[in-house]
Amino acid sequence: MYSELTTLDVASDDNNGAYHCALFGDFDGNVDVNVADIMRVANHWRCKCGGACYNPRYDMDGDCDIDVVDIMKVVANWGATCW
Ligand SMILES: [Ca+2]
Ligand SMILES: [Ca+2]
Ligand SMILES: [Ca+2]
Repeated sequence: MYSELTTLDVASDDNNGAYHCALFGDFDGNVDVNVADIMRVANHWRCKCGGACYNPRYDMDGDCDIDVVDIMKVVANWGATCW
């Protein structure tokens, strides 16, 4: 079920506050940061601004490419949770 969530919608008011936590690095929106989220960044490895595979969502440091720095920023938040 969680795998069908493609957008991070933690700011929504439709969930009675259960997920009112914008969790850095939680790309699949399942309220934790784990290998699944790392893999999402890794899937965009070496993508640059303007490239078909580039998605600013995964560019954690906003420098127009997705590389090890961006992955490390997610890894640094590993295990974080909103519960
Ligand atoms: Ca996650
Ligand atoms: Ca980057
Ligand atoms: Ca970079």
